[in-house]
Amino acid sequence: MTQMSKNGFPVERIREDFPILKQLIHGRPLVYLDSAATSQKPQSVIDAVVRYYREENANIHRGIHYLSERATADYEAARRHIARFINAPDPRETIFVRGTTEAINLVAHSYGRRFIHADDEIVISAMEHHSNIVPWQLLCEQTGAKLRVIPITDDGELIVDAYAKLLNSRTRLVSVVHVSNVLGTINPVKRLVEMAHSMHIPVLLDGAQAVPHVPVDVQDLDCDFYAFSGHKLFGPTGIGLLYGKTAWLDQMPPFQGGGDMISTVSFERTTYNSLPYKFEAGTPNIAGTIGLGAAVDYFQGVGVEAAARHEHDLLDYATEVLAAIPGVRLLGNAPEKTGCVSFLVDGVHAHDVGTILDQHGVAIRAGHHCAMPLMERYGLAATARASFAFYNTLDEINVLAEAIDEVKEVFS
Ligand code: 7TS
Repeated sequence: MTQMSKNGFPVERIREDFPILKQLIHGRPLVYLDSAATSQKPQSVIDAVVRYYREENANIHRGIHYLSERATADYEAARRHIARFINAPDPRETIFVRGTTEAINLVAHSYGRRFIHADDEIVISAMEHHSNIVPWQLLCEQTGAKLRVIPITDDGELIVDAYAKLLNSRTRLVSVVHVSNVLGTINPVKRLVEMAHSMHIPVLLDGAQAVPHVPVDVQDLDCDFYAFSGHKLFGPTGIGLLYGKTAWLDQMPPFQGGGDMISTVSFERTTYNSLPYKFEAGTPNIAGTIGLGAAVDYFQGVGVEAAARHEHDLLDYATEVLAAIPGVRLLGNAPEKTGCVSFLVDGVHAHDVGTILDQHGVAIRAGHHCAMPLMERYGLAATARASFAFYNTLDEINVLAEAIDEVKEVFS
């Protein structure tokens, strides 16, 4: 096995931190190439979750006893770490949610109720995940607003000139993906934000596939909202984050009502808690939050930039190796890419590709990747997708390529 990556990234040592990677699947070493669906978790994250349940399980923000105070302190410490990770100016602007999906739904419901009316327009792109399409469609159905879609090139890049033409005085929000989960395209989001802001239009960025791969600085991007999921960032499932600028969050009504989000309640009138609690109704995912805090600490220990360089090598190598296999076609050739390669094997359905790769211990995803309009754009029903994290090796790409050769043999 490779001891180091090309650029000295200590991948073999890092793999030791991920107990699941030691498994054999169908008698072969696991080659996990499905991190875009969910990433694997290092031992330190697993330990943080177990420690919370073993040593300090209590509800937060309400108890006056020792355990509750300790759990509250750890929960809020995680918020500060995660806020720093994306360079949010103030932890009060970071709201814990279930994941990217809930973050976008929160904005659609809350921002939507306050700011979106009949004939207003919401701009998304042709490469969105369903979770950045359907909440806006539901809002449009309720309000009579309209969805506008930025087209993309055959290579999988947003057409920025077409975006410029879509922005107008009726546009109330732009909501676009930072990194595509199918094409791997890194969108020029800073430029998109600048263009929208020049017309006083706020921007939400779906960062689900960006935070595990590229350094994210919400102040530098100047986005109004940023959403991501903890489980793709080496943390637990059921926890994620919505960053929002105070100027917007203060004007937005609560998303859900219940405990913790109120200041006072009477049957005549209820007043709401301050940020971020106004948007965190009910007992939150305390263990998940503490686990996500540990995940961010771990990732920063690995080094976000170093991880990104290693993944770049993986992507370059995978692109070269797969493109050289006769009968294999890659989808998504944008110059700025990260995280995954989508591919097609001539004459073989993507699901069959996935099933045969699984027999080799290689885990990939096959299907529409919750981006059916994007598949339609390319006239496809499905692709196979190998997605990477910093714990993957160049050798694993070789195993993938050998397994694809086997797929071709089976179907020849
Ligand atoms: N946005 C993007 C760009 C995504 O890739 C995903 C999940 C989501 C939103 C939704 O995240 P969730 O954590 O709320 O479910 N993408 C994938 C994927 O590519 N394969 O499985 C899930």
